[in-house]
Amino acid sequence: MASNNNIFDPVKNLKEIEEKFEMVQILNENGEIVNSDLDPQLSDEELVELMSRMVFTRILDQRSISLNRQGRLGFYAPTAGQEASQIASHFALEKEDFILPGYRDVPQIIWHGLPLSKAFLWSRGHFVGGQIPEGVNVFPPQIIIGAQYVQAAGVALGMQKRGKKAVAVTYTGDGGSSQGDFYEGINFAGAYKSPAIFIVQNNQFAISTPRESQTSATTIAQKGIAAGIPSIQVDGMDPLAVYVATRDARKRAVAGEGPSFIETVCYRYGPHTMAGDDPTRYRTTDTDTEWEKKDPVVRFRKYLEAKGLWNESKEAEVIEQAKEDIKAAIKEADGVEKQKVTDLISIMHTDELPYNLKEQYEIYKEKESK
Ligand SMILES: Cc1ncc(C[n+]2csc(CCOP(=O)(O)OP(=O)(O)O)c2C)c(N)n1
Repeated sequence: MASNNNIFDPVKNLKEIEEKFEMVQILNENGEIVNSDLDPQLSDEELVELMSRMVFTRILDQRSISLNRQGRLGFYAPTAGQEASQIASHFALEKEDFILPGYRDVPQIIWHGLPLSKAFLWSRGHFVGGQIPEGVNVFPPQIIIGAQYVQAAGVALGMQKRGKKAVAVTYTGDGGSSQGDFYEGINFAGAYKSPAIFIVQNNQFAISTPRESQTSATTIAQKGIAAGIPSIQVDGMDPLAVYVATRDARKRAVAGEGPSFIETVCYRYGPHTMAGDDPTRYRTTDTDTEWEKKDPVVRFRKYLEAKGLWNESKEAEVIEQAKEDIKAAIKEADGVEKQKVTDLISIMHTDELPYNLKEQYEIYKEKESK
């Protein structure tokens, strides 16, 4: 149907809105600043710290995959390719901020203070992994897709009511942005102007479902607009773009200006999880190669090397330290008493047990005492 220019044209309107969402990049894949107006001008120490954390996280991913294959970890969702989206967004946060992670967001909560041994225990399904130390403002990673979005809206509202100058930051994937909880969460925070930062790591796939089949929206970022939230799409392989978007979102939130929404366009190199997913069944190695050229660690290394802030021996040092820390943490996790079935029951039900669980509890108590 021909559109009439004299009246409101919803088709044209949609096109115009979508065209506004240009992906923001500051550091290109060759490690060059391409948008100097937005350069956050991090100090040399901050740049080195950010790089060290990303390298640590890449090593943690490799070691976690290997530990999972040896049967020494349980659930594991690989993170390689998403270091800029995860670590550079976290880099813009403060200790008093709360993180509500999804199952792939273990690196951010470790850098926020959760001991690595706890993350390993969480992976094994051990209850000690879900006991968060006092003063570490993180939730255990959410398995229910999108549920952390409504929880983050609630945590942000709580902070607002208590007059805290802090934010609640939550992460989900492109698939998560199709969930009811996602829309409820952003709408609620938008309505109350709560200090929340909603991040969608658009890693192109929800298990095997490609981003293109997930939604008709041209960008995930535009979904925030419907909730009246400032929204941006950034190059999620560019640590500086992700950092600046999160830093600005945090500034607005603590100034009382409400929530923000960030889509980071990135890629997951590995399988969805270690539970049997085979990415070769739904994507080509050509696509993998294209994305590997954009690698966040490689581009940041180039940037830092050109500034004389990074070299092979510095990287080797960080890798060595990462391996030692991981070894110590897995040893600590191994040293925690094995979880008993009775633990599971009594922790879940602190009050009177239902009769069937009472029966099972007695059976296992008897078995465990032998
Ligand atoms: C409510 C709910 N539905 C379905 C699942 C099963 N499931 C686990 S991961 C996943 C895909 C999520 O993809 P995305 O949000 O893009 O995040 P990614 O894994 O790519 O980081 C699904 C459907 C679930 N965990 N929770």
